[in-house]
Amino acid sequence: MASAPTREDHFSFGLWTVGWQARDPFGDPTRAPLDPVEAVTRLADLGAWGVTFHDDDLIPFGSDESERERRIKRFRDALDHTGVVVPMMTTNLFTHPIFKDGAFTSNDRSVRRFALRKVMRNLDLAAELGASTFVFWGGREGAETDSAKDVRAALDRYREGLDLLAQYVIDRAYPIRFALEPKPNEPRGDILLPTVGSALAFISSLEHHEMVGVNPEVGHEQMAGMNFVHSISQALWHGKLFHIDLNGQHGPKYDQDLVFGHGDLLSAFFLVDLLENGGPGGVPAYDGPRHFDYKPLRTEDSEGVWVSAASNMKTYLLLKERAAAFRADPEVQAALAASRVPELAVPTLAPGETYTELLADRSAFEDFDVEAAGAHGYGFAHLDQLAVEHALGAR
Ligand SMILES: [Mn+2]
Repeated sequence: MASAPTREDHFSFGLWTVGWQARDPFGDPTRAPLDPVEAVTRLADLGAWGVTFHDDDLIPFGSDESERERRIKRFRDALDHTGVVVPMMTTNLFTHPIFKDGAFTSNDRSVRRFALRKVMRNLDLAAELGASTFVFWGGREGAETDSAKDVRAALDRYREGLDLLAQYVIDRAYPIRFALEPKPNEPRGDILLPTVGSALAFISSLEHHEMVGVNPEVGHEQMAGMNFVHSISQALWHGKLFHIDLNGQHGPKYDQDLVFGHGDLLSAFFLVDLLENGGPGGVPAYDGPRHFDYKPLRTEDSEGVWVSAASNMKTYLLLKERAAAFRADPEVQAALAASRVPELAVPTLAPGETYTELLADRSAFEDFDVEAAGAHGYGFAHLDQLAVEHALGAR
């Protein structure tokens, strides 16, 4: 049995997760609004370390300056009282009708200028609250019809916006990095930067690319049919995993935002194994927040909300424990060796070798026993069964 979550586990939740009133496209809310102060207090009691939020989660859109200050002060008091931190903040650029054709990439230039101002004001608040990561989820940056959006112009405007905001952060000396959150669709029919791979390519074109990484979400990548463990691996390989959104999803369908592990459980097992044991020598490959971006089921009352919040952390810790057992098992180590998994870390050419030596090496080609190399098995079936048995707690 996994231990209870502690601050050291660095679990964080969005205010919009436990605070979701369960309004969906077909139905009214099933739960009352949740006071952000109560969210902070209850999450702290459950063992969470951080809370994150969109500006509008805390300060309703259109609030005047005194109302804004009043709400921030109440929230700050709750943070001070509980010791909960704000590791990440983000901007709501999708709810108000003004953003129906996007924010940074709206065809309406005045909307783009408004969006940049809304983000700059929120960056000031992020710096004030000590958030080190600022997430950009461009849920409305997209289109339903190919005639309506010049995608190359939209990418120019997306880059223009992020370059300007990065310059703002640099000029103000805010210790903040940006993390782009890909999603293939919903609410737009097609969203720009649909996958981790697309976002990574886009980031390389930014003026201040060194301060921009990704915030991949389990469900978003799986909606696109992608292997989340592979996407996270590539983000790590590029040094771009700045933040992560953990939740659950059952394949390509609407964005389910289930509790972490309550979708593709085996993928969740391998994800936790990668995050916790995937660094050099088996140390964690990622040291940032373990952030849950999920929605409590619409069927739940307020108590069910807190059960589901606790479930995210409990499932993560159980998988962490299972992954540690998997790595410590001598039979697994032997199976990994038999499957030649460690051999992939050996460079294909010897130190100092060039293609000239490779061309001269008859054993590599002319005398190579292709029949034998094509005939031997890799033992992946055995290795994967060991993983499944560990994930199930059967070993
Ligand atoms: Mn989602």
